[in-house]
Amino acid sequence: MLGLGAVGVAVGASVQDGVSRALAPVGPIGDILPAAGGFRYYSVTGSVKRRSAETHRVTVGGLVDKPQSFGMADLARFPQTVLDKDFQCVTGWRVPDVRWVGVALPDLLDAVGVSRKARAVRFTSFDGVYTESLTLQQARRRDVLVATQMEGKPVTHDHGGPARLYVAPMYGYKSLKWLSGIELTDKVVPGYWENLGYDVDAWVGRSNGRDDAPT
Ligand SMILES: Nc1nc2c(c(=O)[nH]1)N[C@H]1C(S)=C(S)[C@@H](COP(=O)(O)O)O[C@H]1N2
Ligand SMILES: [Mo]
Repeated sequence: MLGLGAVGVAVGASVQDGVSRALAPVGPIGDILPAAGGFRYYSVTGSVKRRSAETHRVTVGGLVDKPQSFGMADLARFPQTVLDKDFQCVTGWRVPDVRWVGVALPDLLDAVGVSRKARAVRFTSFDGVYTESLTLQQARRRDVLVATQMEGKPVTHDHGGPARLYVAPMYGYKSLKWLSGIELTDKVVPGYWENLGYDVDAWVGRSNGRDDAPT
């Protein structure tokens, strides 16, 4: 799988099939549900235990001045960012014009104070398996959200609620579901799919995928 991006350019369709297979849901067959509005439900684990919005907390730690954990009510007190953007999976499906609401990641990082040694951010999911990463520079973009609402309602469990990451300019695999931990690190720690050969820098249109940049 390593070097897939370059190979994909060379041999086209057959590798894209491989990408589709690799990124297809691998949980028990019962988990492959058609989700609302063109989204497909993805989970690399079987079922994920629900967490209620009343008790769930997102912990921010690692190379920060003041480690803190934020409940959903705490997140709601931050300025809220609204983004209307396409959501695109590297396997080719795209959902146009999805409304996301949440806390811009840079605002959360400012609240805990990023240490001068930090260079990257690592995200963990309460599914216990999935991880993701961004460089600190990417994490400071205002179109990267800790998303709490999607299409006008709280992010549902299947879409990774109570809180998920939404990385607007990158393929869907960067948008980690069931977000529970944000850790500042001194270097990028490749995430789940990145360990299987997908690009760490997953810019839509410039990575393993084949489509134009989202609107
Ligand atoms: N925890 C977790 N987050 C995840 C995934 C996953 O399997 N587990 N799949 C990723 C991929 S490849 C995509 S395209 C999107 C799909 O989001 P959806 O299930 O809300 O459609 O979630 C991303 N985040
Ligand atoms: Mo995906």
